[in-house]
Amino acid sequence: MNNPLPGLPLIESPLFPAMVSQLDLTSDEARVGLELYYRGYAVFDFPDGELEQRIDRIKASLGPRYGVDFDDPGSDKTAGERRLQDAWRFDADVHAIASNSVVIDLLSRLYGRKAFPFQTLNFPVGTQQSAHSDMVHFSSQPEKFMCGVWLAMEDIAADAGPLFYYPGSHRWPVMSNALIGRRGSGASLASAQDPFAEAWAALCAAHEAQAETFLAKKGQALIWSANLLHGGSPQIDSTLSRWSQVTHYYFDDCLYYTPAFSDETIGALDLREITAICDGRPRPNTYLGEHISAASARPGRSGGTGRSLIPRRLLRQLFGKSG
Ligand SMILES: O=C(O)CCC(=O)C(=O)O
Ligand SMILES: [Fe+2]
Repeated sequence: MNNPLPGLPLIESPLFPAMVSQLDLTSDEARVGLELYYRGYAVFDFPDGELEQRIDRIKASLGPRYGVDFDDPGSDKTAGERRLQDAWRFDADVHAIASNSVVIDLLSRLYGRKAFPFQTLNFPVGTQQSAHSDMVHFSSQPEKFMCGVWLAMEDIAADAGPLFYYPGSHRWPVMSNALIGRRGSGASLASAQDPFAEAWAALCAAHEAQAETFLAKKGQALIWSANLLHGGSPQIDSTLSRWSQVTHYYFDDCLYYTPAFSDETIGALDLREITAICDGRPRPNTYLGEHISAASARPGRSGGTGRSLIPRRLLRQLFGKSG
């Protein structure tokens, strides 16, 4: 299939509706693709015959780490840790969910590049996160080669702080430091989302956007595209749990970086060092197949990211700057 815009994920491309019939998708896969294209999210049944057992094992193995008595129906489930990052490193079932080959294959065909999981988050309760796009945390060049897959590990009650999102918000301007007039490179932040909150709220108001909540059934999953505004509703009943796993995916042959600490306009990218969960191997930052490395580690921040000094030749290719 000829695609004259390979720098856009297929499901983000204006050409997608015309191309969808050539992509060798089942009717349900085409539905997922078109929902991602039009709405920025899509719901599907998680394709894993062992899912029930995995969920039981994950609750048993991760449960004690949150410091909450999940067996007591009256206990406050929100009193302890609210999330566990990268449990795939030690939990085989978290790893298996993140590495589900049917999901990886579907994402790869819908985006036009090979997908790989790079981060997991396991939540026993609602996150109560305000509306945000994950793109300020993890983005790519070319942009939008990133998505999240949120899996319900139990039926989610309305009072348990369900996931919410703004359908169509994936088409709003991509949030960046340039957009809000803030210098990001060299900055430190308690939360990467904080500087952007006012701008997101203004966009919601301007669009008179109505949030939808995902009252998921156990085993249902939702893909959100890179720029979809989403968050966690307030958890009204703190005795409820809200077991869920988010896996974040990137796609091959991109630069992977943190926009909150970058200024794309001047080529200052806070590059990430990414490992693919599915095979445990690094995915170097590449542009059109050429390897780009972070020149120096950033002092004062943990997490192994580094500020990049990108070769001038590449800067010109990336941003058209004369350097
Ligand atoms: O589960 C939620 O409430 C939101 C999680 C989220 O925003 C994320 O993992 O990116
Ligand atoms: Fe998020």
